[in-house]
Amino acid sequence: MLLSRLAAVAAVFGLATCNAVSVNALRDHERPNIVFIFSDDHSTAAISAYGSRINQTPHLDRIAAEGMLFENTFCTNGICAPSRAVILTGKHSHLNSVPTNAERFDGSQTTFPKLLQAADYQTALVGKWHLKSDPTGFDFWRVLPGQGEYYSPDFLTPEGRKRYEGYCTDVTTDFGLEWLDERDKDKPFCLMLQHKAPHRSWMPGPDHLTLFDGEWIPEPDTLFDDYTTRSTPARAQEMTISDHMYLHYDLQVPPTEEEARDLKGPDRAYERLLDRMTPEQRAAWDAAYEPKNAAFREAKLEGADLVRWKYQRYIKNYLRCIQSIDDNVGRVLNYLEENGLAENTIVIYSSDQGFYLGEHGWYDKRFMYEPSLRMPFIVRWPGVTEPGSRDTHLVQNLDFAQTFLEIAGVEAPAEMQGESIVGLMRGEEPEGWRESIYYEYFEVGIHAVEPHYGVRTDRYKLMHFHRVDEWELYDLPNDPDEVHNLYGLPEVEELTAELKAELTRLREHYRVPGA
Ligand code: SGN
Ligand code: CA
Repeated sequence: MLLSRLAAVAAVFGLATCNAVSVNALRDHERPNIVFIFSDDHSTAAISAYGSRINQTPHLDRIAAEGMLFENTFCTNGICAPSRAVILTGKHSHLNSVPTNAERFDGSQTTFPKLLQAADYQTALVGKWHLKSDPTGFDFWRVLPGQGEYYSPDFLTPEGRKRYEGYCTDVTTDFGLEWLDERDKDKPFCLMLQHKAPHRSWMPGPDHLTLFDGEWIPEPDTLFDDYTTRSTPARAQEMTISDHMYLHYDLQVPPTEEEARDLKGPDRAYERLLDRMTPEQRAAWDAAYEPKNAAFREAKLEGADLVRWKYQRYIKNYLRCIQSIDDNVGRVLNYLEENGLAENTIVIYSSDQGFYLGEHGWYDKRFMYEPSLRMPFIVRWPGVTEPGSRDTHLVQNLDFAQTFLEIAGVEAPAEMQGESIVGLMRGEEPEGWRESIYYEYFEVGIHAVEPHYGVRTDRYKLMHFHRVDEWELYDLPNDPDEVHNLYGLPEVEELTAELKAELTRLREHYRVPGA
Protein backbone atom coordinates (compact mmCIF):
# COMPACT_ATOMS: atom_id res chain seq x y z
CA MET A 1 0.00 0.00 0.00
CA LEU A 2 2.79 2.39 0.97
CA LEU A 3 4.66 1.59 -2.21
CA SER A 4 1.69 2.31 -4.42
CA ARG A 5 1.08 5.57 -2.55
CA LEU A 6 4.67 6.62 -3.19
CA ALA A 7 4.31 5.70 -6.84
CA ALA A 8 1.15 7.81 -7.01
CA VAL A 9 2.93 10.78 -5.41
CA ALA A 10 5.80 10.38 -7.85
CA ALA A 11 3.35 10.31 -10.76
CA VAL A 12 1.61 13.50 -9.58
CA PHE A 13 4.93 15.33 -9.47
CA GLY A 14 6.01 13.77 -12.75
CA LEU A 15 8.97 12.07 -11.08
CA ALA A 16 10.43 8.70 -11.74
CA THR A 17 10.13 6.64 -8.53
CA CYS A 18 13.73 6.80 -7.48
CA ASN A 19 15.39 3.61 -6.29
CA ALA A 20 16.31 4.89 -2.86
CA VAL A 21 12.73 5.73 -2.06
CA SER A 22 11.39 2.38 -3.18
CA VAL A 23 14.07 0.48 -1.34
CA ASN A 24 13.37 2.37 1.86
CA ALA A 25 9.66 1.94 1.44
CA LEU A 26 10.10 -1.73 0.79
CA ARG A 27 12.33 -2.11 3.79
CA ASP A 28 9.81 -0.29 5.91
CA HIS A 29 7.15 -2.65 4.74
CA GLU A 30 9.24 -5.73 5.25
CA ARG A 31 10.83 -4.97 8.57
CA PRO A 32 9.36 -7.57 10.89
CA ASN A 33 6.82 -6.72 13.53
CA ILE A 34 7.46 -7.76 17.10
CA VAL A 35 4.90 -9.06 19.57
CA PHE A 36 6.59 -9.45 22.92
CA ILE A 37 4.33 -11.33 25.33
CA PHE A 38 5.73 -11.01 28.81
CA SER A 39 4.32 -12.37 32.02
CA ASP A 40 5.18 -11.92 35.67
CA ASP A 41 6.82 -14.75 37.66
CA HIS A 42 6.28 -17.56 35.15
CA SER A 43 8.74 -20.37 35.88
CA THR A 44 9.95 -22.55 33.00
CA ALA A 45 8.88 -25.49 35.20
CA ALA A 46 5.29 -24.52 34.35
CA ILE A 47 5.59 -24.62 30.55
CA SER A 48 5.23 -27.99 28.89
CA ALA A 49 7.66 -27.07 26.10
CA TYR A 50 10.28 -26.78 28.87
CA GLY A 51 9.35 -30.21 30.19
CA SER A 52 6.83 -29.25 32.87
CA ARG A 53 5.72 -32.15 35.05
CA ILE A 54 2.75 -30.20 36.32
CA ASN A 55 0.82 -28.56 33.46
CA GLN A 56 0.20 -28.31 29.74
CA THR A 57 0.60 -25.06 27.82
CA PRO A 58 -0.45 -25.91 24.25
CA HIS A 59 -0.22 -22.40 22.83
CA LEU A 60 3.18 -21.63 24.28
CA ASP A 61 4.28 -25.04 23.04
CA ARG A 62 3.04 -24.04 19.61
CA ILE A 63 5.41 -21.06 19.57
CA ALA A 64 8.21 -23.46 20.46
CA ALA A 65 7.15 -26.06 17.88
CA GLU A 66 7.07 -23.42 15.16
CA GLY A 67 10.12 -21.56 16.42
CA MET A 68 13.08 -21.73 18.80
CA LEU A 69 13.14 -22.35 22.54
CA PHE A 70 16.06 -20.91 24.50
CA GLU A 71 16.94 -23.34 27.26
CA ASN A 72 19.39 -21.10 29.07
CA THR A 73 17.96 -17.60 29.41
CA PHE A 74 18.68 -15.94 32.76
CA CYS A 75 17.71 -12.70 34.43
CA THR A 76 20.36 -10.35 35.75
CA ASN A 77 18.41 -9.39 38.88
CA GLY A 78 15.45 -11.56 39.80
CA ILE A 79 12.62 -9.20 40.59
CA CYS A 80 10.08 -7.34 38.58
CA ALA A 81 10.92 -3.69 38.11
CA PRO A 82 14.68 -4.31 37.84
CA SER A 83 14.17 -7.00 35.19
CA ARG A 84 11.97 -4.66 33.17
CA ALA A 85 14.47 -1.81 33.43
CA VAL A 86 17.26 -4.10 32.21
CA ILE A 87 15.14 -5.14 29.23
CA LEU A 88 14.32 -1.56 28.27
CA THR A 89 17.83 -0.17 28.61
CA GLY A 90 20.11 -3.12 27.85
CA LYS A 91 22.06 -2.16 30.96
CA HIS A 92 22.60 -3.86 34.29
CA SER A 93 20.66 -2.65 37.33
CA HIS A 94 23.66 -0.84 38.81
CA LEU A 95 23.60 1.49 35.78
CA ASN A 96 19.91 1.84 34.86
CA SER A 97 18.37 3.59 37.90
CA VAL A 98 16.31 0.61 39.13
CA PRO A 99 18.30 -1.75 41.39
CA THR A 100 15.21 -2.75 43.42
CA ASN A 101 11.42 -2.55 43.19
CA ALA A 102 11.54 0.71 45.15
CA GLU A 103 13.05 3.09 42.59
CA ARG A 104 11.36 5.13 39.93
CA PHE A 105 12.59 4.40 36.41
CA ASP A 106 14.36 7.36 34.86
CA GLY A 107 12.34 7.59 31.65
CA SER A 108 14.78 10.04 30.06
CA GLN A 109 17.23 7.18 29.47
CA THR A 110 17.79 5.63 26.07
CA THR A 111 15.57 2.56 25.68
CA PHE A 112 14.93 0.21 22.80
CA PRO A 113 11.28 1.34 22.36
CA LYS A 114 12.47 4.93 21.90
CA LEU A 115 14.99 3.83 19.29
CA LEU A 116 12.40 1.71 17.48
CA GLN A 117 10.04 4.66 17.52
CA ALA A 118 12.72 6.89 16.04
CA ALA A 119 13.17 4.28 13.30
CA ASP A 120 9.49 4.62 12.43
CA TYR A 121 8.19 1.60 14.28
CA GLN A 122 4.87 2.02 16.04
CA THR A 123 5.30 1.05 19.65
CA ALA A 124 2.71 0.02 22.21
CA LEU A 125 2.77 -1.17 25.80
CA VAL A 126 -0.18 -2.81 27.53
CA GLY A 127 -0.40 -4.36 30.98
CA LYS A 128 2.07 -4.56 33.84
CA TRP A 129 4.73 -1.87 33.90
CA HIS A 130 5.70 -1.39 37.55
CA LEU A 131 8.34 1.26 36.90
CA LYS A 132 6.46 4.14 38.59
CA SER A 133 7.31 6.88 36.08
CA ASP A 134 5.08 7.25 33.01
CA PRO A 135 6.20 5.03 30.13
CA THR A 136 8.32 6.80 27.49
CA GLY A 137 8.99 5.65 23.94
CA PHE A 138 5.49 4.32 23.28
CA ASP A 139 2.94 5.66 20.79
CA PHE A 140 0.31 3.98 22.91
CA TRP A 141 0.36 2.81 26.49
CA ARG A 142 -2.23 1.52 28.92
CA VAL A 143 -0.67 0.06 32.04
CA LEU A 144 -1.66 -1.38 35.38
CA PRO A 145 -0.95 0.81 38.39
CA GLY A 146 1.73 -0.94 40.48
CA GLN A 147 1.06 -4.67 40.61
CA GLY A 148 -2.45 -4.30 39.18
CA GLU A 149 -5.50 -6.37 40.08
CA TYR A 150 -6.75 -9.67 38.66
CA TYR A 151 -10.44 -8.74 38.63
CA SER A 152 -11.87 -5.49 37.24
CA PRO A 153 -8.38 -4.05 36.85
CA ASP A 154 -7.67 -0.34 36.77
CA PHE A 155 -5.45 0.88 33.94
CA LEU A 156 -3.46 4.10 33.65
CA THR A 157 -3.22 6.00 30.36
CA PRO A 158 -1.85 9.46 29.57
CA GLU A 159 -5.47 10.61 30.15
CA GLY A 160 -5.80 9.15 33.63
CA ARG A 161 -7.01 6.08 35.51
CA LYS A 162 -9.99 3.90 34.61
CA ARG A 163 -11.42 0.60 35.82
CA TYR A 164 -12.39 -2.09 33.31
CA GLU A 165 -14.67 -5.04 33.87
CA GLY A 166 -13.17 -8.47 33.18
CA TYR A 167 -10.23 -10.65 34.08
CA CYS A 168 -6.86 -8.96 33.80
CA THR A 169 -5.20 -11.45 31.43
CA ASP A 170 -8.18 -11.26 29.03
CA VAL A 171 -8.50 -7.49 29.29
CA THR A 172 -4.77 -6.94 28.67
CA THR A 173 -4.97 -9.09 25.55
CA ASP A 174 -8.13 -7.28 24.39
CA PHE A 175 -6.31 -3.95 24.61
CA GLY A 176 -3.32 -5.26 22.69
CA LEU A 177 -5.48 -6.66 19.89
CA GLU A 178 -7.60 -3.50 19.74
CA TRP A 179 -4.44 -1.48 19.29
CA LEU A 180 -3.32 -3.80 16.50
CA ASP A 181 -6.66 -3.20 14.78
CA GLU A 182 -6.27 0.54 15.04
CA ARG A 183 -2.58 0.93 14.24
CA ASP A 184 -1.21 2.51 11.06
CA LYS A 185 -1.00 -0.55 8.84
CA ASP A 186 1.79 0.90 6.71
CA LYS A 187 4.39 0.81 9.45
CA PRO A 188 6.03 -2.03 11.32
CA PHE A 189 5.11 -2.33 14.98
CA CYS A 190 6.37 -3.52 18.32
CA LEU A 191 3.67 -4.52 20.80
CA MET A 192 4.62 -5.33 24.38
CA LEU A 193 1.80 -7.31 25.95
CA GLN A 194 2.69 -7.64 29.62
CA HIS A 195 0.56 -9.76 31.90
CA LYS A 196 0.13 -9.41 35.63
CA ALA A 197 -0.37 -13.16 35.87
CA PRO A 198 0.79 -15.41 37.40
CA HIS A 199 1.92 -12.99 40.12
CA ARG A 200 0.85 -13.37 43.74
CA SER A 201 -1.99 -13.53 44.96
CA TRP A 202 -2.74 -16.13 42.26
CA MET A 203 -6.41 -15.45 41.58
CA PRO A 204 -7.53 -17.62 38.66
CA GLY A 205 -9.91 -16.34 36.02
CA PRO A 206 -13.53 -17.43 35.61
CA ASP A 207 -12.63 -20.05 32.99
CA HIS A 208 -10.23 -22.01 35.17
CA LEU A 209 -11.61 -21.99 38.70
CA THR A 210 -12.03 -25.76 38.88
CA LEU A 211 -9.14 -26.83 36.66
CA PHE A 212 -7.06 -29.51 38.50
CA ASP A 213 -9.84 -30.17 41.02
CA GLY A 214 -9.45 -33.70 42.31
CA GLU A 215 -5.92 -33.98 40.89
CA TRP A 216 -2.70 -34.28 42.83
CA ILE A 217 0.09 -32.11 41.40
CA PRO A 218 3.57 -33.68 41.85
CA GLU A 219 5.65 -32.03 44.58
CA PRO A 220 9.21 -30.87 43.96
CA ASP A 221 11.90 -33.07 45.56
CA THR A 222 13.04 -30.22 47.80
CA LEU A 223 9.64 -29.19 49.23
CA PHE A 224 10.95 -30.15 52.68
CA ASP A 225 14.50 -28.89 52.19
CA ASP A 226 16.44 -28.60 55.48
CA TYR A 227 19.09 -26.24 54.03
CA THR A 228 22.05 -28.24 55.31
CA THR A 229 25.31 -27.14 53.63
CA ARG A 230 23.64 -23.85 52.63
CA SER A 231 24.55 -20.36 53.85
CA THR A 232 22.53 -18.55 56.52
CA PRO A 233 20.58 -16.45 53.93
CA ALA A 234 18.95 -19.62 52.56
CA ARG A 235 17.55 -20.23 56.04
CA ALA A 236 16.76 -16.64 56.96
CA GLN A 237 14.49 -15.82 54.00
CA GLU A 238 10.76 -15.28 54.52
CA MET A 239 9.25 -17.02 51.54
CA THR A 240 8.38 -20.50 52.72
CA ILE A 241 5.11 -22.15 51.86
CA SER A 242 5.00 -23.49 55.42
CA ASP A 243 5.41 -20.23 57.38
CA HIS A 244 5.07 -17.24 55.06
CA MET A 245 1.97 -17.91 53.05
CA TYR A 246 -1.24 -16.25 54.14
CA LEU A 247 -4.31 -18.44 54.46
CA HIS A 248 -6.80 -15.91 53.06
CA TYR A 249 -4.85 -13.67 50.68
CA ASP A 250 -2.51 -16.31 49.26
CA LEU A 251 -4.56 -19.46 49.59
CA GLN A 252 -8.08 -18.16 49.03
CA VAL A 253 -9.60 -19.57 52.22
CA PRO A 254 -11.96 -16.94 53.69
CA PRO A 255 -11.46 -16.08 57.36
CA THR A 256 -13.77 -17.44 60.01
CA GLU A 257 -15.54 -14.81 62.11
CA GLU A 258 -12.88 -15.17 64.75
CA GLU A 259 -9.99 -14.95 62.26
CA ALA A 260 -11.59 -11.88 60.68
CA ARG A 261 -11.16 -9.97 63.95
CA ASP A 262 -7.38 -10.20 63.77
CA LEU A 263 -6.19 -10.12 60.16
CA LYS A 264 -2.47 -9.63 59.60
CA GLY A 265 -0.38 -8.34 56.67
CA PRO A 266 -1.75 -9.04 53.19
CA ASP A 267 -4.68 -11.00 54.65
CA ARG A 268 -6.24 -7.59 55.26
CA ALA A 269 -6.50 -7.13 51.47
CA TYR A 270 -8.34 -10.40 50.85
CA GLU A 271 -11.93 -9.09 50.96
CA ARG A 272 -11.07 -5.99 48.96
CA LEU A 273 -9.80 -8.12 46.08
CA LEU A 274 -12.93 -10.28 46.04
CA ASP A 275 -15.08 -7.16 46.16
CA ARG A 276 -13.79 -6.18 42.73
CA MET A 277 -15.65 -9.07 41.14
CA THR A 278 -19.01 -8.68 39.41
CA PRO A 279 -21.85 -10.61 41.13
CA GLU A 280 -21.59 -13.32 38.43
CA GLN A 281 -17.83 -13.65 38.86
CA ARG A 282 -18.25 -13.80 42.62
CA ALA A 283 -20.92 -16.47 42.38
CA ALA A 284 -18.70 -18.61 40.13
CA TRP A 285 -15.78 -18.08 42.50
CA ASP A 286 -17.75 -19.07 45.58
CA ALA A 287 -19.24 -22.09 43.84
CA ALA A 288 -15.74 -23.25 42.92
CA TYR A 289 -13.97 -22.58 46.22
CA GLU A 290 -16.59 -23.16 48.91
CA PRO A 291 -16.62 -26.97 48.70
CA LYS A 292 -12.81 -27.13 48.59
CA ASN A 293 -12.52 -24.74 51.52
CA ALA A 294 -15.10 -26.64 53.55
CA ALA A 295 -13.11 -29.85 53.03
CA PHE A 296 -9.95 -28.08 54.14
CA ARG A 297 -11.52 -26.75 57.34
CA GLU A 298 -12.94 -30.16 58.04
CA ALA A 299 -9.56 -31.89 57.65
CA LYS A 300 -7.81 -29.80 60.38
CA LEU A 301 -4.41 -30.52 58.86
CA GLU A 302 -1.15 -29.98 60.71
CA GLY A 303 2.61 -30.19 60.13
CA ALA A 304 3.78 -31.72 56.85
CA ASP A 305 0.19 -32.50 55.81
CA LEU A 306 -0.70 -28.83 56.07
CA VAL A 307 2.37 -27.84 54.02
CA ARG A 308 1.38 -30.38 51.36
CA TRP A 309 -2.15 -29.00 51.25
CA LYS A 310 -0.84 -25.43 50.96
CA TYR A 311 1.44 -26.48 48.13
CA GLN A 312 -1.47 -28.07 46.27
CA ARG A 313 -3.71 -25.02 46.73
CA TYR A 314 -0.92 -22.63 45.75
CA ILE A 315 0.32 -24.52 42.72
CA LYS A 316 -3.15 -25.16 41.35
CA ASN A 317 -4.06 -21.49 41.55
CA TYR A 318 -0.72 -20.49 40.03
CA LEU A 319 -1.23 -22.95 37.17
CA ARG A 320 -4.83 -21.82 36.67
CA CYS A 321 -3.53 -18.26 36.19
CA ILE A 322 -1.06 -19.61 33.64
CA GLN A 323 -3.77 -21.45 31.75
CA SER A 324 -5.42 -18.12 31.09
CA ILE A 325 -2.13 -16.72 29.78
CA ASP A 326 -1.81 -19.72 27.51
CA ASP A 327 -5.37 -19.28 26.20
CA ASN A 328 -4.65 -15.63 25.51
CA VAL A 329 -1.39 -16.45 23.75
CA GLY A 330 -3.58 -18.62 21.51
CA ARG A 331 -5.84 -15.63 20.85
CA VAL A 332 -2.84 -13.54 19.80
CA LEU A 333 -1.51 -16.26 17.48
CA ASN A 334 -4.95 -16.62 15.89
CA TYR A 335 -5.27 -12.88 15.48
CA LEU A 336 -1.94 -12.69 13.67
CA GLU A 337 -2.97 -15.49 11.36
CA GLU A 338 -6.43 -14.13 10.64
CA ASN A 339 -5.00 -10.72 9.85
CA GLY A 340 -2.22 -11.86 7.55
CA LEU A 341 0.43 -10.89 10.08
CA ALA A 342 1.80 -14.28 11.10
CA GLU A 343 4.53 -14.47 8.46
CA ASN A 344 6.13 -11.12 9.18
CA THR A 345 5.67 -10.93 12.94
CA ILE A 346 8.14 -12.25 15.47
CA VAL A 347 6.33 -13.64 18.49
CA ILE A 348 8.29 -13.88 21.72
CA TYR A 349 7.17 -15.24 25.06
CA SER A 350 9.12 -14.49 28.20
CA SER A 351 8.67 -13.58 31.86
CA ASP A 352 10.49 -11.13 34.13
CA GLN A 353 12.13 -13.95 36.08
CA GLY A 354 11.35 -17.46 37.22
CA PHE A 355 9.66 -18.47 40.46
CA TYR A 356 9.84 -21.09 43.20
CA LEU A 357 7.11 -23.66 42.75
CA GLY A 358 7.80 -25.26 46.09
CA GLU A 359 11.50 -25.91 45.40
CA HIS A 360 13.42 -25.46 48.68
CA GLY A 361 9.99 -25.14 50.31
CA TRP A 362 9.52 -21.70 48.74
CA TYR A 363 7.40 -19.41 46.63
CA ASP A 364 8.69 -16.00 45.30
CA LYS A 365 12.03 -15.41 43.52
CA ARG A 366 15.08 -13.09 44.16
CA PHE A 367 17.72 -15.75 44.89
CA MET A 368 20.20 -16.74 42.20
CA TYR A 369 19.16 -20.39 42.42
CA GLU A 370 17.97 -21.91 39.15
CA PRO A 371 14.16 -21.82 39.54
CA SER A 372 14.07 -18.03 39.77
CA LEU A 373 17.23 -17.23 37.77
CA ARG A 374 15.83 -18.91 34.65
CA MET A 375 13.47 -17.06 32.37
CA PRO A 376 11.34 -18.63 29.67
CA PHE A 377 12.29 -17.35 26.23
CA ILE A 378 10.56 -18.78 23.17
CA VAL A 379 10.65 -17.15 19.73
CA ARG A 380 8.80 -17.77 16.51
CA TRP A 381 10.26 -15.89 13.57
CA PRO A 382 8.96 -17.47 10.38
CA GLY A 383 11.72 -18.08 7.87
CA VAL A 384 14.43 -17.44 10.49
CA THR A 385 13.96 -19.68 13.53
CA GLU A 386 14.02 -23.34 12.56
CA PRO A 387 10.76 -24.96 13.68
CA GLY A 388 11.17 -27.00 16.85
CA SER A 389 14.77 -25.90 17.43
CA ARG A 390 16.38 -25.31 20.83
CA ASP A 391 19.29 -23.11 21.75
CA THR A 392 21.54 -23.70 24.75
CA HIS A 393 23.80 -20.60 24.74
CA LEU A 394 23.88 -18.48 27.87
CA VAL A 395 21.44 -15.66 27.18
CA GLN A 396 20.21 -12.88 29.48
CA ASN A 397 17.42 -10.31 29.56
CA LEU A 398 20.33 -7.89 29.15
CA ASP A 399 20.38 -9.04 25.49
CA PHE A 400 16.79 -8.27 24.60
CA ALA A 401 17.19 -4.57 23.74
CA GLN A 402 20.02 -5.15 21.30
CA THR A 403 18.14 -8.08 19.80
CA PHE A 404 15.04 -5.99 19.12
CA LEU A 405 17.20 -3.25 17.63
CA GLU A 406 18.99 -5.64 15.29
CA ILE A 407 15.65 -7.09 14.19
CA ALA A 408 14.56 -3.58 13.24
CA GLY A 409 17.87 -2.79 11.54
CA VAL A 410 18.73 -0.14 14.13
CA GLU A 411 22.24 0.24 15.48
CA ALA A 412 22.47 -0.27 19.24
CA PRO A 413 24.17 2.43 21.34
CA ALA A 414 27.62 1.41 22.58
CA GLU A 415 26.53 1.87 26.20
CA MET A 416 24.19 -1.15 26.02
CA GLN A 417 25.80 -4.12 27.74
CA GLY A 418 24.18 -7.17 26.16
CA GLU A 419 24.60 -8.98 22.85
CA SER A 420 22.03 -9.34 20.11
CA ILE A 421 20.84 -12.94 19.88
CA VAL A 422 19.57 -12.60 16.30
CA GLY A 423 22.48 -14.81 15.16
CA LEU A 424 21.43 -17.47 17.65
CA MET A 425 17.89 -17.25 16.34
CA ARG A 426 19.25 -17.94 12.88
CA GLY A 427 20.97 -21.04 14.24
CA GLU A 428 24.45 -19.57 13.84
CA GLU A 429 27.34 -20.24 16.18
CA PRO A 430 28.58 -16.73 17.01
CA GLU A 431 32.26 -16.45 17.69
CA GLY A 432 33.33 -15.81 21.25
CA TRP A 433 29.84 -16.07 22.78
CA ARG A 434 29.86 -15.43 26.56
CA GLU A 435 30.86 -18.31 28.77
CA SER A 436 29.44 -16.90 31.97
CA ILE A 437 26.70 -14.61 33.18
CA TYR A 438 26.67 -12.04 35.98
CA TYR A 439 23.83 -11.78 38.52
CA GLU A 440 23.13 -9.17 41.19
CA TYR A 441 20.33 -8.73 43.72
CA PHE A 442 19.98 -5.66 45.93
CA GLU A 443 16.57 -5.47 47.60
CA VAL A 444 16.40 -5.57 51.38
CA GLY A 445 12.94 -6.00 52.87
CA ILE A 446 9.96 -8.13 51.88
CA HIS A 447 10.82 -11.87 51.86
CA ALA A 448 14.14 -11.10 53.60
CA VAL A 449 16.44 -12.29 50.85
CA GLU A 450 20.00 -11.23 51.58
CA PRO A 451 21.62 -9.16 48.77
CA HIS A 452 24.10 -11.13 46.71
CA TYR A 453 25.88 -11.35 43.41
CA GLY A 454 27.37 -14.20 41.49
CA VAL A 455 28.55 -15.89 38.35
CA ARG A 456 27.11 -18.85 36.48
CA THR A 457 28.83 -20.79 33.72
CA ASP A 458 27.27 -23.64 31.79
CA ARG A 459 28.33 -25.89 34.67
CA TYR A 460 29.06 -24.00 37.88
CA LYS A 461 27.49 -21.31 39.97
CA LEU A 462 29.27 -19.21 42.58
CA MET A 463 27.21 -16.87 44.79
CA HIS A 464 28.47 -14.30 47.26
CA PHE A 465 26.24 -12.92 50.03
CA HIS A 466 28.63 -10.04 50.48
CA ARG A 467 27.11 -8.29 53.52
CA VAL A 468 27.51 -11.43 55.59
CA ASP A 469 30.48 -12.66 53.55
CA GLU A 470 29.11 -16.13 52.88
CA TRP A 471 29.54 -18.06 49.65
CA GLU A 472 27.85 -20.94 47.87
CA LEU A 473 29.14 -23.01 44.98
CA TYR A 474 27.20 -25.55 42.94
CA ASP A 475 28.10 -28.12 40.30
CA LEU A 476 24.85 -27.90 38.35
CA PRO A 477 24.88 -31.03 36.17
CA ASN A 478 25.69 -33.13 39.25
CA ASP A 479 23.44 -31.22 41.63
CA PRO A 480 20.58 -29.69 39.63
CA ASP A 481 18.54 -29.02 42.77
CA GLU A 482 21.41 -27.02 44.31
CA VAL A 483 21.37 -28.73 47.67
CA HIS A 484 25.11 -29.55 47.95
CA ASN A 485 27.00 -26.34 48.54
CA LEU A 486 30.62 -27.20 47.70
CA TYR A 487 32.15 -23.91 48.82
CA GLY A 488 35.07 -24.41 51.20
CA LEU A 489 35.68 -28.07 50.33
CA PRO A 490 39.39 -28.71 49.63
CA GLU A 491 38.69 -30.43 46.31
CA VAL A 492 37.13 -27.28 44.83
CA GLU A 493 39.83 -24.83 45.89
CA GLU A 494 41.22 -24.32 42.40
CA LEU A 495 37.79 -24.16 40.84
CA THR A 496 36.72 -21.58 43.43
CA ALA A 497 39.71 -19.40 42.61
CA GLU A 498 38.89 -19.57 38.90
CA LEU A 499 35.25 -18.68 39.47
CA LYS A 500 36.21 -15.81 41.76
CA ALA A 501 38.54 -14.48 39.09
CA GLU A 502 35.74 -14.72 36.54
CA LEU A 503 33.39 -12.93 38.91
CA THR A 504 35.89 -10.11 39.33
CA ARG A 505 36.35 -9.89 35.58
CA LEU A 506 32.58 -9.65 35.04
CA ARG A 507 32.15 -6.98 37.69
CA GLU A 508 34.84 -4.88 36.03
CA HIS A 509 33.48 -5.54 32.55
CA TYR A 510 29.96 -4.50 33.52
CA ARG A 511 31.24 -1.48 35.43
CA VAL A 512 29.90 -2.45 38.84
CA PRO A 513 30.71 0.46 41.19
CA GLY A 514 33.62 -0.44 43.45
CA ALA A 515 34.65 -3.45 41.34
C1 SGN B 1 4.58 -7.86 46.22
C2 SGN B 1 4.30 -9.26 46.76
C3 SGN B 1 5.60 -9.98 47.05
C4 SGN B 1 6.50 -9.94 45.82
C5 SGN B 1 6.71 -8.51 45.41
C6 SGN B 1 7.57 -8.32 44.23
N1 SGN B 1 3.55 -9.18 47.98
O1 SGN B 1 5.14 -7.07 47.22
O2 SGN B 1 5.31 -11.32 47.41
O3 SGN B 1 7.74 -10.53 46.09
O4 SGN B 1 5.43 -7.94 45.11
O5 SGN B 1 7.06 -8.97 43.10
S1 SGN B 1 1.96 -8.89 47.88
O6 SGN B 1 1.43 -9.09 49.24
O7 SGN B 1 1.77 -7.53 47.41
O8 SGN B 1 1.37 -9.85 46.95
S2 SGN B 1 7.51 -8.42 41.71
O9 SGN B 1 7.21 -9.46 40.72
O10 SGN B 1 6.75 -7.23 41.46
O11 SGN B 1 8.95 -8.18 41.81
CA1 CA C 1 8.00 -10.74 38.70
